[in-house]
Amino acid sequence: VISLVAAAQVAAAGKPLRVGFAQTGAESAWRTANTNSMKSEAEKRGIELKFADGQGKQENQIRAIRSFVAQRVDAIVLAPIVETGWDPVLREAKRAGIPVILTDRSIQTADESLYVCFIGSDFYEEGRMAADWVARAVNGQGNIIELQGTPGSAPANERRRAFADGIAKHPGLKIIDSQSGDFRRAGGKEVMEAMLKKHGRAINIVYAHNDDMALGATLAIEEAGLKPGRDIIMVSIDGIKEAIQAIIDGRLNCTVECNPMFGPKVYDTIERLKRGEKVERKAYNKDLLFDATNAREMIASREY
Ligand code: GYE
Repeated sequence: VISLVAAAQVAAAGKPLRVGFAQTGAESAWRTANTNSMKSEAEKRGIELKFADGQGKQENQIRAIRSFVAQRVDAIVLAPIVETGWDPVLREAKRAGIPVILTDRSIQTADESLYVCFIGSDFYEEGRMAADWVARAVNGQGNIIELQGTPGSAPANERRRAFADGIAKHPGLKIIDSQSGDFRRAGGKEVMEAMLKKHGRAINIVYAHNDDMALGATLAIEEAGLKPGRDIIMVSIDGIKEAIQAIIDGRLNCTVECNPMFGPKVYDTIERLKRGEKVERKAYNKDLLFDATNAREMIASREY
């Protein structure tokens, strides 16, 4: 005869995991690939995923987390749109005993116990790789326009800081202007139009915090009668398939990879937590770099 407790345990083990995912929004092709990875992997594993699109607003993400807590999900996955302001809502999750996994972007908090682990990319390393590539490509000389990501987001903060550090050793490289295009294609185009009006032919290089903004900027440059990739050196981050194609077409010069396929790793981690096993506190993907030397051989295998 099996005991009531054992029977309850068996039933609990058979129930599908319920996971709440508070996503930033749908600002870029990277983000779409990230959402697809989280959704399709949940389906594959029979995990019940509650997906909340934050539509670019922290308050929406906070509301989503509160509703996940109220529904007593097994785990909460958060891709935090900005770095600060999470402590109160994460404390609510902690009090309810629900583990929080940060994915993609990190947060700033004085209480490191508010999340179990971080699964994402090393944004500083990405910015550093971009800076090194630029310095080599232009021989340490040139005026740079920076297109920043969402203000206050971890990738915008880190990619900015790393790039500035990286070019600091080259006195001939200068960021002459820097503005946010919010990681969006339309944002990149708009900001680039304004920059071309303001600085004209003084611009030698564009460093965009993501591919979508770089691709938007190429349109503005072409409309101004210039050739992106030749008249203006174009460098960005993400490594989406469209960007690799733009390199092949000569309209973009370099993109540093930022792999968005976190689904398998995130759910592995949650399943491990549920079995009471230890998980890595910080897990980073290794990122590659694409330019004219390898774009052709890489494009076929690009998943996003
Ligand atoms: O680079 C950008 C997206 O947080 C790494 O967000 C992510 C960034 C990515 O919108 O395309």
